[in-house]
Amino acid sequence: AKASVAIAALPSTEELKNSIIKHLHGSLGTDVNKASPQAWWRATCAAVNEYVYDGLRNTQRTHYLQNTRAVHYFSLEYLMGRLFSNNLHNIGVYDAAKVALAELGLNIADLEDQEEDMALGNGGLGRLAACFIDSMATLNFPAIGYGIHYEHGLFKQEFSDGRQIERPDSWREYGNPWEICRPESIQEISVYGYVETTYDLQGKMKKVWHPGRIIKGVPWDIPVVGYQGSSVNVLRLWESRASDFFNWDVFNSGGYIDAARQNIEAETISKVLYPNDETDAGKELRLIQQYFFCSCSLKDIIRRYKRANGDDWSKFPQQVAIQLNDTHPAVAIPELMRILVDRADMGWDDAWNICQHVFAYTNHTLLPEALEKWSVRLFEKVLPRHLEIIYEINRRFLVEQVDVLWPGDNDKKRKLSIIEESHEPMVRMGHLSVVGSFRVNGVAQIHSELVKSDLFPEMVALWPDKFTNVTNGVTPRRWLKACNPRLAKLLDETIGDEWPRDLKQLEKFAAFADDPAIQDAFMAIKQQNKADLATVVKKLTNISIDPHAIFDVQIKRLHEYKRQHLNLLHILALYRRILQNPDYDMVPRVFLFGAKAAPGYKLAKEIIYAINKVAEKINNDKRVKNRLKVVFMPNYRVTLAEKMIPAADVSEQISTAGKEASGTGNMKLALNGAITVGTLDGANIEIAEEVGPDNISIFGLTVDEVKALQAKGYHSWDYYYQDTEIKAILDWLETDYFTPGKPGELSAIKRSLLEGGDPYLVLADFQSYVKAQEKVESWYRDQSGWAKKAILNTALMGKFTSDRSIEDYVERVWKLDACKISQD
Ligand code: 26Q
Repeated sequence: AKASVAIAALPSTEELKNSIIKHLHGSLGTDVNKASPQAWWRATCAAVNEYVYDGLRNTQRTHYLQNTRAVHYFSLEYLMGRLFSNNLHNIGVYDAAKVALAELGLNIADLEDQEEDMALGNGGLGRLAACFIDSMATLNFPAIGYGIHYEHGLFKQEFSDGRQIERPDSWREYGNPWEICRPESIQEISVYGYVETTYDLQGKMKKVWHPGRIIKGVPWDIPVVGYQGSSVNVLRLWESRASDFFNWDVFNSGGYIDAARQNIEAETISKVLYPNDETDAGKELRLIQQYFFCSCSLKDIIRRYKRANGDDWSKFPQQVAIQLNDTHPAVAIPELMRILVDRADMGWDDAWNICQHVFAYTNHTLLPEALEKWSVRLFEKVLPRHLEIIYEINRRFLVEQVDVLWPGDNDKKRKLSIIEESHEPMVRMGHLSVVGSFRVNGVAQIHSELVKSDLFPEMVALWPDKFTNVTNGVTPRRWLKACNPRLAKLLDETIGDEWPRDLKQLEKFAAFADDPAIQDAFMAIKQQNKADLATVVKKLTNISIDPHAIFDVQIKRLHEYKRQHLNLLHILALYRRILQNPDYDMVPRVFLFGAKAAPGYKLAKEIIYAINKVAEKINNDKRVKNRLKVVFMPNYRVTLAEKMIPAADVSEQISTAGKEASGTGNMKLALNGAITVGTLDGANIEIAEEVGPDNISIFGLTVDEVKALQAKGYHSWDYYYQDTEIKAILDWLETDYFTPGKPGELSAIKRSLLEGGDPYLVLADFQSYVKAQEKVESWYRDQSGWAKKAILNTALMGKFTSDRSIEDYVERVWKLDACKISQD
């Protein structure tokens, strides 16, 4: 049953065909005889947009008339990927469009390939935001996503002799058919300058910020189409421009050139997405990006609120919830305080009361080096008034909360202070976010526990009810229905077609796990998906892979804690066993990697290089007899994930326990029937609970064992000297075997594991990992048994839909009502 339908009438195949041709003529100015695939794609987008815009209007009108409470998702990242097939699927016209295009002599897949990925994010956090806005629209929750309209998304990756090269991503070079510019909603924001203390006639102190620069924010709206046209929400992304008022007001040629330079500087703000890179931490432009979009978004929210509620602020927390996607948008907290106290003349206590009922904060990491901090010096330069406000928030917090619970305890104050007092004093954005929010959540059960016990234990003592968990999820529309049409069809035929909006329905598929016909059908689908991927691999890398081998997939950003190098050590162990025993009996396996390394992350780049060099050697070694292949797919991104995930047999989720907050690739792979080889980390733990121990291969130290080992002192050298296989492999990496004529080229990994102390316990988990892999291999030898496990993985992953995550947020955090959309 459809909850509500924002889009009035869907087109027939014939109407769609006519509309595409109409747009080819009327919007593209070309003709069926000479139109390029690009023009056909644009014309089809334009035809589809007629329905999208219809739903958008109906949704916005309904929300306005009902004056609904809404959630405002603040995120520096949205990793949307392509929107074409997603929008067609969600509107419900994919099949009609496929036929219409076929009748016009076009293949829908060729059109899909015209679209650039919208890669405005780094990885999990950005993709989570994209899944969440899909679910919010599908479930009819009034919601707006706010972010930055980057001109360049995440860099494109190429390999040159096995080394990563970064190239700019210019996704909008030829325009973007999905976005609508809204000049009527431009905002202006300020940065730099100084604060003046003044007194009014009553002698009341008043702070006046005299900004150094004024910048314009231009909003671009991307419609977010809910499944079956439920609601059409928006993602509003801000582009920075110079304020005309401020910059071109010049009287001489020097001023003119200076104004042109200021224009460029203003436009720089939304120029490029930062790759998550420790070496880039603390960069001024990043802080300005954060403030720019938070300030534009808050002003946008307030404008809309005032239109409906006038100047009465009392209902603001009733109408507005703001979710902070990590601490990246945390500067929104002092910004709202500034607007309320300085601009709306509200008293501090009332203003703070509003803030504390509006903001909620999601934490995505425990890694100390990833916790955001800004130097007080930089903050003062860019946002002088906000620094004062943060000081006042902190002063009151320490006096009114901390000192009340722990009178005179300076150690507690030092730990809890928003300002870290060190040689260079720093603003701790995590602390600010916890203090300024009414709810704080982690992204998987174990992670949320660790947020409480290891990250903010004193905050928990102050506010035990503030902390909660919302386990991540992924949208089954993109990550099953659209990316794996064969499996989707089998599911429709066996359990009905309600699963895309009610993923728990997949449980019904478990009843077929022992059914030989369904096992065969399931394995045949996997086989076809693998053959498709083999074609892609051949095209991208020129490597031939056997679709009958096990496809073992590790796809995620490259990071030591994710341990792609543990995977590499296993590959080397297998290779070595083959060389030592030419008849070594193993099920042929293809190891597939996809990963980008942050441009400044040296060791991550060395790991990519090592995998590529080892791959080259193994793939060309006749003695291997195709038992092993290693493929590093270049430029891993959403669109490549959509091709790799449906073809995966084995899913590598091998982070050091306690380091991966949740993971979401783990969910996508298991949902598509891959068997997880994983540690008890993040959401793997919950996946194991759902699928059961027979259907997942768990290995390695637990969080508690990791802590215990590190407390007693971990000595990676012991593993090197006591395990001949480990020693042989690490020594091998130092020779010139994989880099002929250049010994030592791959030694960075060995160094980090030995001299570097192996901070992520790779060697400690190695043998346990090898056993988990052997277990998976023995499972694979029994094809029927494997089919059963794979089917049960798909069947038992219903919990991990992002619809469930959003329902958890609604219940535990946002307290929203769904809003049925009516047509005009
Ligand atoms: C920080 C400072 C300067 C520039 C960039 C950054 C930056 C950008 C992105 C820091 C971190 C990120 C992204 C983090 C991320 O993707 N975390 C992942 O979030 C997922 C969704 O919750 C989890 O599933 C993953 O476990 C977590 O690693």
